[in-house]
Amino acid sequence: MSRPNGPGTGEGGNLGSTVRIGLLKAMMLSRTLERACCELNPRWFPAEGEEGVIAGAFFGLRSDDTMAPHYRGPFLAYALRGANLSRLVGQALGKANGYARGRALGFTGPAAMGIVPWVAGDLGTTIGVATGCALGFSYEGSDRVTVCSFGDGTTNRGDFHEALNLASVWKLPIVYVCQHNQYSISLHASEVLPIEHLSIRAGSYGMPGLTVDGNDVFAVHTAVRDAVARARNGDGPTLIEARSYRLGGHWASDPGGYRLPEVQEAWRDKDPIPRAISEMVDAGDLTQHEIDAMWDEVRHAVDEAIAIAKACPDARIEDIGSDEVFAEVPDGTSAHLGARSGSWRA
Ligand SMILES: Cc1ncc(C[n+]2csc(CCOP(=O)(O)OP(=O)(O)O)c2C)c(N)n1
Ligand SMILES: [Mg+2]
Repeated sequence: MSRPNGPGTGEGGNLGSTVRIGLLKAMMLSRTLERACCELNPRWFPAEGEEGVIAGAFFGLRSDDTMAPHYRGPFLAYALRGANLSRLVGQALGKANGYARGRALGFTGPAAMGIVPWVAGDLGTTIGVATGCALGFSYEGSDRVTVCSFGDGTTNRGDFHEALNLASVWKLPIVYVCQHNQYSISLHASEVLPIEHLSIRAGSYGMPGLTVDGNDVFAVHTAVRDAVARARNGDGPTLIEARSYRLGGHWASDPGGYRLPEVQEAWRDKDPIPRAISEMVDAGDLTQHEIDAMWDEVRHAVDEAIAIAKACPDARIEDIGSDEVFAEVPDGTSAHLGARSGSWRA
C-alpha cells in the first residue's frame, strides 16, 4: 500500500486537493488498523471517532520532526513513518514480530522512527519527553519540531503544566494537541474540568491556545500546520484543543454503560470520515468510485497485516530482549525472566 503521508502542506491558504486526499487516506488507515487491533486485543484503546484529530495532527510532518502520539490511535504515526503494518498488528497481539517483541502492550517502535514511545503507563510522561525533544532541537539550532498529543484528562497532570511552562519560557518548537474525547475512562470531562475550553490553559503559559472542531480533519490540520510553521520559525509553542468524542469504550472490552446511547448515536452522525468524504465529493476532489478504491486498498493492506501477524509465534522470553536493556546481560537474568514468563500477559 502506498504510504498516506503526503507532502508538507506549505504556508497559509486552503489545503490543496493532494493534502485533503492524504488526510482522508490517513483517517481510513487509522480507523481500519485500530479497529482491527481492538478486535484482536480487548485491552486496546479504541480511537474510533477521533481520527480527525489523529490524522490532522500527524499528517504532513517532515521526516526529521518528532511525533509523540497519544495512546489512543498511535499506529497512524508509525504508519506515516513507514512502519510495517504486520509488525504493528503483531505488537498489539504480543507476537514476536511486533516492534517491541512482546515487551509492551503496543505503542513502542524503533527510536529511528522519531516517535516518542509509551514506555510507562503513567499519563502525561510523554509530554515531558516530547518537550525534551523540542529542547534538543532548540539546542541544535535546527528548525525541527515536535507534535505531541494527549487526552483531555491528561491535562490535569502536573507533567502537562510543567512542560507547557518551560516550553513557553524557552520558546521551544513544539505543538501540543489535546485529543479531547470528553472522557477519562468513565468520567465525563465536566466532572474533572472546571473550564469549558482547555485551550484557555495556554493563556497562563503565555502561548497561543485555540479550540478546533476535532471531527473536522481539515480544520485540525490547518491549525496544526500553522502552529508547526510558527514553531519552525522560532516563535515557540502552541496548544490546540481538538474537540471530539470517544465512540468506543475506554478499552475495547468496555461496555460503556455510563453513557446515553442517544448521545453516542448523535456523535456517530458527526463521524469525521463520512464528513470529510461528503465534503470532498462535493468539492470534486474525489468520486465515490475512487473513495471505494481507497477503502479497498486500506482494508486489503490491513487484512494482509493481520494474517501475517496471526501466523507469527507469540513472543517468547528470549524475544523480550534483555539484550536491548543491558549492555551486558547479567548472569541469571534469563532464568529470572523465565520464571516470570507464565504471567507476562496477566
Ligand atoms: C498518572 C495516571 N493516573 C491515572 C491513570 C489511569 N488512567 C489510564 S487512562 C486514564 C484516562 C485518561 O483520560 P484522557 O487523558 O482523557 O485520555 P483518553 O483515555 O480519554 O484518550 C486514566 C485515568 C494512569 N494511567 N496514570
Ligand atoms: Mg479523554
